[in-house]
Amino acid sequence: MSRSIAAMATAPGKASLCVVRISGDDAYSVAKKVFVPINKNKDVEKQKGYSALFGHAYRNGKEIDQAVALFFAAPKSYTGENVVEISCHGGSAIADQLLKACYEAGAVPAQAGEFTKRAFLNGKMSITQAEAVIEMINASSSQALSAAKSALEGHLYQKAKAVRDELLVLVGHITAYTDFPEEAVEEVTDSEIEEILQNAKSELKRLIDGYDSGARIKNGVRTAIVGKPNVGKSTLLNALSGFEKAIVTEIAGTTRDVVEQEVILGGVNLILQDTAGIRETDDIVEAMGIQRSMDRLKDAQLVFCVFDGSRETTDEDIELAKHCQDNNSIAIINKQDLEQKFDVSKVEQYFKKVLNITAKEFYMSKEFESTVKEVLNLTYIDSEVATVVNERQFAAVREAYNAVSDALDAFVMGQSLDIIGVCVDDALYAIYQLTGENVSEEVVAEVFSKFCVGK
Ligand SMILES: Nc1nc2c(ncn2[C@@H]2O[C@H](COP(=O)(O)OP(=O)(O)OP(=O)(O)O)[C@@H](O)[C@H]2O)c(=O)[nH]1
Ligand SMILES: [Mg+2]
Repeated sequence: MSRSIAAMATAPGKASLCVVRISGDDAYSVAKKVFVPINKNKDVEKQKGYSALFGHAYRNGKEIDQAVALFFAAPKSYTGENVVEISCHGGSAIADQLLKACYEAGAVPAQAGEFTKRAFLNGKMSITQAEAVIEMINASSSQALSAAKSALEGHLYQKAKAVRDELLVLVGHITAYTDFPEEAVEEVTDSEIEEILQNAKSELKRLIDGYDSGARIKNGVRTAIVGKPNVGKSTLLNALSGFEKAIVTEIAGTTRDVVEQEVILGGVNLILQDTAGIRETDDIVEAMGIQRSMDRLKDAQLVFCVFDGSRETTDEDIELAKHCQDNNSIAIINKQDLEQKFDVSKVEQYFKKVLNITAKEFYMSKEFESTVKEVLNLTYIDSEVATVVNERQFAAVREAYNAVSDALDAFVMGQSLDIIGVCVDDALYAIYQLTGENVSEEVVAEVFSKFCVGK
């Protein structure tokens, strides 16, 4: 029998509601000790699943608050066990009383992630789906949320299973052929082997590429705004932030230190870094600022290189453009409201994209948004696509990919079927790790330890 666990399912602090969740074989009898329905004819312990009762919550015979209890009968609940959720009015004191009442009624405090862990152990979800739950809770931008949602809906699990099934067919053929050569086992053709391996390799590669974008989405994209003095970098930062974060003046060399601001652009989290204008200078403080600009430029995952469209192109502009060429860089030709003298053709070859803007009267356009996503290669992230959401999954996918690549190399070099079979076995082992079908207890403990209590 599984001992019932209880925890707050809502965040602590002031809120309109607080919800305590109880899960386990005796969840209903725990609930009966803390909750009394208004309708005296109702018996808490006999409630059907998917039903609700209105009443009051009690601790030590003293009323805590009005309450609503929701009942989910096993196995049709989040954890697969009997679950009762009791909601009262929000506020730390009520929440605290309600939870203590549940403990006194026989429930034990839930460990971090224990509800979801029970769901996993009861076969309600795969480990990749469980991991998606935590990613959803932590998602700070809509793109991160879509990636997590995709995993929760099981797209990654389905994709991994499809690759696994193909490889299993291959292993089956190889085993039959090599173990029973004298039997009339149908020979697997070279082109079949190659096709299965190629297919598996490209599916796994897609998952690997998707993770790079996913990691960017999750952690925010370090975005350096660089350019010569007075071109309008700080004006652009302010426009994107929606408030006057950085000082703007007509004096060249206004910004000295790096000014940082996080913004969400088209669902993507950008960590903007406005930097000192880059030029030759004798001023020690300004020179240090410029050094920092160059450091941020090198370290950035995205670069907005701003030029003043009302000025002629100079050698310095071309020099700066060359510094941007190894990066995900967008040339931003600012001050379009003035007469244009800047020659874009001299710098555009160093950039992925060019955008014309008037930072002073900036408004976010679809073009600006989609250009950024395109340069970051984020356009295809949506909740229908299988996405790897964490390091553990990524390591397993990479291992499977390497093993399939080895199998393919062995095949191309004309190695025996035995050798190819060994590589495919390694790939299968890695895929089982990914889907959680042979994960060790330590891995399970590690995955769920990252959760908050109550989930
Ligand atoms: N006409 C016009 N002026 C602009 C535009 N954007 C910025 N400016 C002006 O250009 C001047 C410099 O703007 P800043 O944003 O301080 O430029 P910066 O690149 O941060 O300059 P430093 O910090 O000195 O490197 C200010 O007087 C702005 O008002 C624009 O789109 N059109
Ligand atoms: Mg500035």
